[in-house]
Amino acid sequence: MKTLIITVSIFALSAVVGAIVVGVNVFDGVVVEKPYETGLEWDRIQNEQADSGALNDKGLHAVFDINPKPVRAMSELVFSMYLEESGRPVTDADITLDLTMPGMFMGINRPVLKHVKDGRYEGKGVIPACPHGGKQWKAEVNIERGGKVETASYTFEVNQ
Ligand SMILES: [Cu+2]
Repeated sequence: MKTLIITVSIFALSAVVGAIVVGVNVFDGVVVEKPYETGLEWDRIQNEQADSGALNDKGLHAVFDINPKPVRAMSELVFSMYLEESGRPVTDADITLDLTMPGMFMGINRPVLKHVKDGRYEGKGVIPACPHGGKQWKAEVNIERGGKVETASYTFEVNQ
């Protein structure tokens, strides 16, 4: 399995929109209509657009990782994120994950990441086994600082 470390400059809106496109395209054949979740997502994007402006202009840089690898269902995982802004570690963020499978409801799974040291945040969690054998998961990372929330999305594979 390739490394899960993905480096992005956070352009929150494009990341969220990209995640939705992935959710539609990487549909694994199980028909689950999610008008409610889709509506919530839409509302959230509208809210973000409404208070954007300061969203994309800050040079915030995030590195997300999951260990141990390969990532397995039903075993304890450590989710981590390194966060910096203009080359300096960001130590005062509140970070939560929202772990989902595109196109399939797998329960609400939202590990909290706590600041450990020097801009590194960690939290533990478990990913449930997919009854349909799906492997693709999405981690939406919500980074809250000073009342503002920025979001980055990552997709990764989980082995049963
Ligand atoms: Cu599933």
